[in-house]
Amino acid sequence: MADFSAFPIARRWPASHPDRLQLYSLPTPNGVKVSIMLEEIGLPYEPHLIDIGKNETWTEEFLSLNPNGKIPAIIDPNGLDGKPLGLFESGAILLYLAEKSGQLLPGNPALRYETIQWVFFQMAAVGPMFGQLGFFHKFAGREIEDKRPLERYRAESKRLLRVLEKRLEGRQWVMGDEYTIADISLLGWVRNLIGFYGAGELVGYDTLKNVPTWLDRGLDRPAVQRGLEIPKRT
Ligand SMILES: N[C@@H](CCC(=O)N[C@@H](CS)C(=O)NCC(=O)O)C(=O)O
Repeated sequence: MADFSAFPIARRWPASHPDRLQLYSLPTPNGVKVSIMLEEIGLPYEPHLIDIGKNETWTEEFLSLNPNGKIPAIIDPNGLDGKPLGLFESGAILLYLAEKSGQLLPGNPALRYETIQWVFFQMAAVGPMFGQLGFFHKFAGREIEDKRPLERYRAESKRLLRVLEKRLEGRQWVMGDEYTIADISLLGWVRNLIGFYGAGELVGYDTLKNVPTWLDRGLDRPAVQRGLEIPKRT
């Protein structure tokens, strides 16, 4: 039986199945990366819904696992050295799960780093820029009269989408024939930008060819469909 006594988060969100990987998340573009990954690799896990609308990531128990106060985070009772391992940052979690399962990250070293490079592209550029565009277009930032911040994030998001468009020319996935964690990291963000954020027109999504085909291909995957709904919102 796994010992979670070193993890205060497990006191607020207790494990019913302590032998399974514990996921603390919400189905947002960052959260679904991990639920999609877990569905793809078929590792048993127990999801816990963390309500960011109720500021649950800022509770003492959540901050004990992620001092940065953001979902997603995990505890793997069977960490690589046999001890429980806590981890936050979706990119780090994707890499960890890919290495643990031996899936969705090429074994060839050059291709492996090429994949990691695209995961970092998502983490460092796509996520933060699309997220800011969402804030200034759909959420509280809408009310701000000065439209320069909106314009800055719109232009940068549009440019980033074109980087992806070019990368996908002649490829069905970011890494070509192989579906990898690079696709998993990006799918939820592109879907969110044109769906929930309603920013498709702002970034000229209609003028793209490869990105929409790639997104549809990704959304057709049963594991992606399941992962997008986990943890179930109440
Ligand atoms: N770089 C982080 C970003 C995580 C992140 O921004 N999570 C958001 C939801 S998508 C969150 O937890 N927000 C809660 C808050 O800031 O109060 C990752 O990829 O894990």
